[in-house]
Amino acid sequence: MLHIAYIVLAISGGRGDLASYWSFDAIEDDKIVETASGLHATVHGATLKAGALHGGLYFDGADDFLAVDAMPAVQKTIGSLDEGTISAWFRFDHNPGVMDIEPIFYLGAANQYSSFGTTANGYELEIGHFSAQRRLYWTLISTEGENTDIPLCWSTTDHINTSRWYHVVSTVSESEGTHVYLDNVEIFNPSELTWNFGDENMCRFLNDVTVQEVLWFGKGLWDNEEKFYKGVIDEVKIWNRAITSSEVNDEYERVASVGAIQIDEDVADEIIVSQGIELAGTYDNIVELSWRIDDGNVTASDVESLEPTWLLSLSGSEMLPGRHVLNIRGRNAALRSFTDSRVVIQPDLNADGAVNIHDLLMLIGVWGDCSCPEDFSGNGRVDVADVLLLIGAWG
Ligand SMILES: [Ca+2]
Ligand SMILES: [Ca+2]
Ligand SMILES: [Ca+2]
Repeated sequence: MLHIAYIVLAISGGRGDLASYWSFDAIEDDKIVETASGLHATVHGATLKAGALHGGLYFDGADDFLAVDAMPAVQKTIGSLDEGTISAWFRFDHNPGVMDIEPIFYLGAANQYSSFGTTANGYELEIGHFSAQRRLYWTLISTEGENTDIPLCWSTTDHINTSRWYHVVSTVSESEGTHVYLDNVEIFNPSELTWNFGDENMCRFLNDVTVQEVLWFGKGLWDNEEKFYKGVIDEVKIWNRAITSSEVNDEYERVASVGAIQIDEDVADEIIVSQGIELAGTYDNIVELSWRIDDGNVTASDVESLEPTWLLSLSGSEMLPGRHVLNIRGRNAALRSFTDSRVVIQPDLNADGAVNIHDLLMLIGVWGDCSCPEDFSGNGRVDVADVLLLIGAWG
């Protein structure tokens, strides 16, 4: 008995569990490389952008998609799995309306529709459904003759949102049924997860797709036509078994824990503002760059590029008079923050765009102990050092 348990543990803990992995980190000769089973895919129009972990694939919502080339290999590997796990990171940029979907992953018939206008045969991970709008769906559809059957279909109960990243995992096994995780939290209450067909005790996976003609990312069949995804898809993995909640956490952290940001080392610790300032630096795995002065408002912009360097131009009028901390923050797809900062000193005390006698008179007016903008050096006093700093910025 002990012997058998050991063997089971050895098999289930082995690296062979991973049936496929598309990192979407690079496009090579119009291909996305799949590293576990060689299920390489051809890129049709999609482009590389900042993803959840380094590169991700951006689809334009018009006609971009990704198609796995060797369907016999798909059928022999992931297509034959009765149990398994699918994991994906995605950010969708278009809100599907009625009878519209944003298809993330589709295994099924290439061109075969049911009487409802859905695919006649397929497994589809998508946002949207009939009038579902922004709910996330994982649906198995199967048709024999005139009879279309939906053995399994769950969706998020709540709408999810455009323009932010999500991580979804679904694990399926005979013994444990179906489990769904959204952003590393298992969802199972009806307030979170809706079973439209089937229930959580079901075990249906890719081998239940009876017609396996295509494996697409960013494209699916709906409303009697091909539908296309708008947004970024990244880090799609399929395991040949239901992974544990601790492994779901590992997969989430594999992406969520990665990120870095730095202001270039040659930028002085204290920056004297003249007109404005330009800051340069490097970052890694950042999808949003923002700045703020002290605890003030955050100004953020999305990062789409995979360039390792960034540049930020701030006008002098955005810098409050006096001495402040300029905080630079990068966030990754999991909204983890990475920060760096510099002290900035704005000598234009009356904010009229010039440093001159008017600013000097303001400074002299508060001579002595003072916690005020005129204390440029930050030593709690307005004194000669502050005058010299102001004169150095004259003009
Ligand atoms: Ca990636
Ligand atoms: Ca001034
Ligand atoms: Ca001072």
